[in-house]
Amino acid sequence: AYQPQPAHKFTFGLWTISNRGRDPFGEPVRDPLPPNDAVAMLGDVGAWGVNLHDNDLVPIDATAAERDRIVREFKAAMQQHGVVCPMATVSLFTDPIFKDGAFTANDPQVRAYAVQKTMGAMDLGAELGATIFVLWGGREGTETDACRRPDDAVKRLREAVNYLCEYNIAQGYQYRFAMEAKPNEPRGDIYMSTTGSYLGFIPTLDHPDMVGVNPEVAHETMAGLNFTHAVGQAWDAGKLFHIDLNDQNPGRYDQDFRFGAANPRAAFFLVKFLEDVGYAGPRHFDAHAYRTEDYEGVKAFARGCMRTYLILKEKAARWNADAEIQAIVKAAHGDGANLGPFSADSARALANREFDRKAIAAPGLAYEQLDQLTTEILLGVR
Ligand code: XYL
Repeated sequence: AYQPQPAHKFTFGLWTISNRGRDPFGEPVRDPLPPNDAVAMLGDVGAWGVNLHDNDLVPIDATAAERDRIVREFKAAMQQHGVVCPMATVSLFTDPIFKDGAFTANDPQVRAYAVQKTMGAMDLGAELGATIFVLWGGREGTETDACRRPDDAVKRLREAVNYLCEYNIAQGYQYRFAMEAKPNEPRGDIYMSTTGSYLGFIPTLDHPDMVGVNPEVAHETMAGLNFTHAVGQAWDAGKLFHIDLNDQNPGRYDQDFRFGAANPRAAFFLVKFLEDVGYAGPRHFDAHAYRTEDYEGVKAFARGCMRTYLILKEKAARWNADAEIQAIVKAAHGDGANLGPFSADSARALANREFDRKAIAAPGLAYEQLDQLTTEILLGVR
């Protein structure tokens, strides 16, 4: 049981299992894991796919010939280990040129280079078979708002994304872009701090249909928000193009823990939502192993992410099939017809309808019992 299958669409970033445990206070604790070895590891643990930033695979200063050789060998490794590449992204945060931002930087040369680099990353991803392109603006933000007006940043971001959508069309690529929000880190404050910010931004683009979101558990949780609510809104808007699974305690640095490690209960409601609505995209783990681990520990981390997802999926099915739980849920939803569409007649009828406020408010909703039953399912006694 709990064996990952291709149909589960579990993916990991190349940067996640290759993470060497460097932090702002400490040097790497693990040796470099070459990309082709990382692909072998993913095949070994049973993942379906690998995702990458351009420079996870191709060094930023590689020549065209080096790039082509690296890509050729990587494709061979993917084939050998039965691993696909559904999503690609671009590093617009590592190189010092992006210290003031990328698409939103004040220097037009930096903005143009960021778009050029993204076009190259789109070429790379397309060659590997990716159809989702994630954009995370890690450096798009400020330490001091003296540097630019925030609405100028939004305009610059729009200009860049519009340009990239046109490039997608011109090249005949099949990408759907997935915008990823984060409140802070590495910038003091990052523009587009929540998934909701992007859901407001996307309709202002030239090709809104081509652009959705990539919500990440840790990022909304850092902001103290309910991640599943953000995912629900993205789903309702038809914009859940990708998802980044990991875990995080609120009020901390970006912890990127193994899925379900910090808050299995929140992870349960998330998995239940994704499975209930039939989300068909990749289940991408954007997390990394504790700094205490060697590469055996990294494998345990990767297996743990997938195993926890599958356990929670089973728990969700159990919850859905539980008669007592379903009776409480049904009773809580009440009787009577929905509001229906507005008309002069319906508004008049509604204005004249009598509500027995006290009687409606009187019964308890049994959410305590509902929640306890949920806990008992999660704790394995039900
Ligand atoms: C880091 C971010 C990135 C994006 C891709 O906080 O989550 O890993 O997912 O650039």
